[in-house]
Amino acid sequence: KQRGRELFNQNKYGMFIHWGLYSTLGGIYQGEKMEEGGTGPRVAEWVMRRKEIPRAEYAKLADNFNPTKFDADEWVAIAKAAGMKYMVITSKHHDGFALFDSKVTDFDVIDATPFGRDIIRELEVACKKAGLSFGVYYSNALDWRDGGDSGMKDYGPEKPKQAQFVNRFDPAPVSFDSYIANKSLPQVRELVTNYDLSQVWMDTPIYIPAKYSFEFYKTLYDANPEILVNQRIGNGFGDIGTPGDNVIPDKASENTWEGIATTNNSWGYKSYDNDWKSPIETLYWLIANVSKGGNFLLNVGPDGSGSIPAKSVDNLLAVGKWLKVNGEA
Ligand code: JFZ
Repeated sequence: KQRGRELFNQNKYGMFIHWGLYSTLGGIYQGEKMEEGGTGPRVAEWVMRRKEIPRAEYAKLADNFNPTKFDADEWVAIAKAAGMKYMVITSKHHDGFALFDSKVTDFDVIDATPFGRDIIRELEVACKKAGLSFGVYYSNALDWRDGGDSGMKDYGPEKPKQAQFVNRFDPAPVSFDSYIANKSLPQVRELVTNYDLSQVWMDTPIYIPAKYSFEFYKTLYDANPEILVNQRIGNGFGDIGTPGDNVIPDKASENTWEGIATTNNSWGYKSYDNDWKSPIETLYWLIANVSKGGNFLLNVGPDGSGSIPAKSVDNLLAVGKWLKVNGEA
């Protein structure tokens, strides 16, 4: 994977994008904020799990998903002006909804929404045009819509927090094994076959057996050996280390790794979270990661209309300007 790694290491700074049906709620469900009741993480993309929204109810969000302000070229232009060299977007998060044209399920942007445009394709094309590398996040292990028991049925008292991850309020009546065989692996195959990807970002491997981590790794490798995958593919597989969400490691390392952080306190759009990292703070995060040999993937959460919150754009552009003035971009 030498070419893939070299490119990754050169890119250094990227834009992470969490976008999906949850973005239309902005962290408020039936008048209640994420923090008001429920269990599990309070980040806005967890609304289905935290508010225990039944699958059929959640799916209705797709009926109104029509982000008319979405413009792939504009998002890429923002990333570029911010000094970023790559982009990674959620192609499917834990809610199970695909932002690409998937033949595996109808629960995707083409079949289930009035918008009907392949978001992943449009961003892939826009990135290519602008010379940015393009990758996708895919929640391979956790899927509240189709994941069945999500492989977490064996969680024990030693991991009480993880017990809150899985959908126990309205799980699909399938086994984790059939979810992997019939949705997760086939969709990953679609992604690597139909799109030109530099990186695949997998997540929450807590209870995924090693045989599946291996199968995902092999699927990516067979499609294109230069695609890098992060270590959250599970069980020690993966090419890119992830220190943890919003964590800067203490020591420098020559391993391939990527720090990730939010611009406010949520990955998905949270309408009432205005706790933005200032340009100086953002610059600190970027330098702290890159000076220790890592990459920095900084998240934005576009809203339900397809706009990246203006304040986060301003902050990113201020950093981009600094990089330019100082000859780093
Ligand atoms: C996961 C997701 O649940 C979350 O919604 C977001 O996509 C984020 C980037 O990844 O959350 C995690 C996963 C791992 C850790 C923390 C949050 N961790 O290892 O510290």
